[in-house]
Amino acid sequence: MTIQWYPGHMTKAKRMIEEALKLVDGVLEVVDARVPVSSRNPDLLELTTKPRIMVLTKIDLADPAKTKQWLDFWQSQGEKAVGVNLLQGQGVGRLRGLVARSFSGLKRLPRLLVVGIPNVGKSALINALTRRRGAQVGARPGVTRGKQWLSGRGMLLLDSPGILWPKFEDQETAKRLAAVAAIRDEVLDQTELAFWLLAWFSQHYPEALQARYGSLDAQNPLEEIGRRRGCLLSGGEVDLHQAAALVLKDFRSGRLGAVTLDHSPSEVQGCKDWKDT
Ligand SMILES: Nc1nc2c(ncn2[C@@H]2O[C@H](COP(=O)(O)OP(=O)(O)OP(=O)(O)O)[C@@H](O)[C@H]2O)c(=O)[nH]1
Ligand SMILES: [Mg+2]
Repeated sequence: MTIQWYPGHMTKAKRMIEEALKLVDGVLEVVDARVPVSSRNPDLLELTTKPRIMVLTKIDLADPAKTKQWLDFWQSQGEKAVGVNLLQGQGVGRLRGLVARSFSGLKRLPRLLVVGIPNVGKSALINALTRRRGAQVGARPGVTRGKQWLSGRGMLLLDSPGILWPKFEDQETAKRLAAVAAIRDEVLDQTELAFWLLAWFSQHYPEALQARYGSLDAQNPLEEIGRRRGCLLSGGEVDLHQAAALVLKDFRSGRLGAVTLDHSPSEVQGCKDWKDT
């Protein structure tokens, strides 16, 4: 399975983010807590030196111990980082406090751009901060015509979130991103992805697999799951596509438990900077 990303999209996304960055005082960098390293994009550092706050979303779906380790690690590196569960609004108040402290020197409300790779929760974050669905507070003078600002109580957010391109040099990272649906399902083989995810779970969280599906055939767990769940073709054969979709859905919705696919900082050898991971 080879996952590709298209340079054309990347160039366009980069240009849009560069334009948006000119208008703001800082950045809310949105990262999925299940892939806190893989869902960051190191190119962001080259695009701006403006202050940024990392927002780890979906902490309800991630391993709490690993989330804490990553937050502690980044804070020890002088980064600002906070974990949130946007379905329940957990951590949003802490984020507001962090924004207030970080930009207390400004005489006006800080203007922030929300950036992140696809599906990490940028829109959900904006809605949580503005407490409205895409409410516009009108264009401010002095910024590019057509740009709208959303009021987030104590901050202004640019209406168009910056979609960073997923960055992966290796296929392992690509699969982790695909598993959390940061890469569109159409661009990769779902069956292979489910096979990989099941193998990953049997190595790292075997008890979670057992709890959800019972004891599995180590040789072909996907077929076993499909048979048990009645994912069958008309001839009685297991429909592996359907079984794969079921496994991916179980994982993405947290029915396989709260897990983190990336290593924790202590597991990463010689980890000095997140870029090395
Ligand atoms: N469980 C859980 N789900 C979340 C959380 N935050 C966002 N989601 C879900 O994640 C999915 C993606 O959220 P969006 O806000 O659309 O993500 P996005 O980054 O704006 O996505 P794009 O616009 O496609 O790049 C949605 O189904 C949200 O409900 C969270 O903290 N916990
Ligand atoms: Mg969005």
